[in-house]
This record gives sequence, C-alpha cells and structure tokens, in this order.
Amino acid sequence: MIRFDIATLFPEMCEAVLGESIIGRARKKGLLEIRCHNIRDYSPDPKHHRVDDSPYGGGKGMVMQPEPIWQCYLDVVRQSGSKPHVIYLSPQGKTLTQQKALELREIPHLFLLCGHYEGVDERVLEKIVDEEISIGDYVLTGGELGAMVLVDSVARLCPGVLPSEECYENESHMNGLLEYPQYTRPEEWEGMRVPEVLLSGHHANIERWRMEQSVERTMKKRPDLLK
Ligand code: 9WO
Repeated sequence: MIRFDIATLFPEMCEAVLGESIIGRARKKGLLEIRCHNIRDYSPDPKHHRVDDSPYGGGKGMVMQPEPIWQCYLDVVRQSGSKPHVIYLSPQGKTLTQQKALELREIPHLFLLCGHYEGVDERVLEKIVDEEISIGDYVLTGGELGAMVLVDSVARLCPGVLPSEECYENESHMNGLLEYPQYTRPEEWEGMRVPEVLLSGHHANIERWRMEQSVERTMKKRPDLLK
C-alpha cells in the first residue's frame, strides 16, 4: 500500500480535499495511507511555535526555517520505519505529467514538502529533497495545491482506488489521444440528441466512432499530442 506524508503549515486544507470523493473513500477502505502533518507542531520554539524568519541578506517577506521541517521529516521516518522519497512542490521543479504520475505510483512512500511565504531555507532542501516537482508554469501562494494535485493523480492509479479498475488504461494522455465525448440520459436534451450510433447497440460501430472522435478531437484541441 502506498503511503503519502504531507508536511504543510495548513494540514486542514489538505485533509479537507483528500478526505472527499474517490480518494477519501479509498483511504477509508485502507487502500492508501495519507497523513497530513503540521510543520508548526515541530517548531523548537515552545511559546509561539515560530516556523519562519526574515531572509538573510535582506528582502521582503519570510522564509521557512529548516529545523521544524527537519524534525517533521525525522518523525515521519521514525513512525513509518522507512526513508521516504521526498518531493518539494515548487515552480522550479520538473512539470508533473501522466508519465511522472505512473512512475511515482511505483514508490511505496512519498513525503511531500509544501513551502509557503517566500520560500524554504535552502539547507533543509539540500538535506532531504530527492526531487522538485511543479504542477505547471505559474506561481501559487504555497505548495499545498500542488501536493494535492500530485497525490490525486498518483493515488487514483493505485489498485482498487478507482471504482472501475481498467478505467485508467484508456484515458487522456495514456495512449496519446484525448477521450471521446460522453453522453447519458436523457436521449434528447434542449433539442440536442445523443449521437444515433451510441443508441444502436452495435459495439463495433460504437468503438470505431469513439476512436474517430478521439483522433478528431486530438487534432483539433491538442495537435501537439499527435507528434
Ligand atoms: C515568493 C517570493 C516573493 C519575493 C521574493 C522571492 C519569492 N519567492 C517566492 C516563492 O517562490 N514562494 C514559493 C511559494 C515558495 C515555495 C512554495 N510556494 C509555491 C509553490 N508557489 N508556487 C508553488 C508551486 C508548486 C507546484 N507547482 C506550481 C507552483
């Protein structure tokens, strides 16, 4: 079973998102383990639980101190008895792709470090981070949304997590094609009918139509995927 540990200043934010829907259900079923840790709990400052300070060299804002993050990491190593693969979510990382999600699924224990403010003291990154991952070329206010996107994309690939198992074998970006359009009841809605072929019950024709739609869509919306 894959285990995710998320180190963040906002564990409730991660817990709220990852406690719902398909991922939440998979956790309750014991198909994956996700633990959210509050970095503030590991502050050496007993009074104010301080976790950040102003940057050496000057400049605006605050930088996360190394010690609380290091202690959080050590605690996870201690309680799990294993050394996790550590990922730092940052705009400077390699972009997350479906291929990358498939690779991460093979790693039994992932530790996701979410930075905040103007960044994290470089020394703790040097000490524990194995790889830096970005979810896209934009800047967020912290790594949490990135961590949640990463967990979602990896967790759904784990056995038993998706309601129908073969689901992820034929979806967007897996075979380099976009998905065909989907329809459900009613047959006619706002004067628009479901394509006749889907009502025909002719499975070979349906399969051919869906393949054509996939290719057509990919050419129109994402020609880059065909190359
Ligand atoms: C803000 C800032 C302000 C003044 C000078 C330097 C500064 N650096 C930053 C900054 O990059 N803050 C980051 C906020 C620190 C690490 C966590 N943060 C973050 C992660 N923003 N965006 C991401 C992210 C993560 C994954 N994929 C895309 C974006």
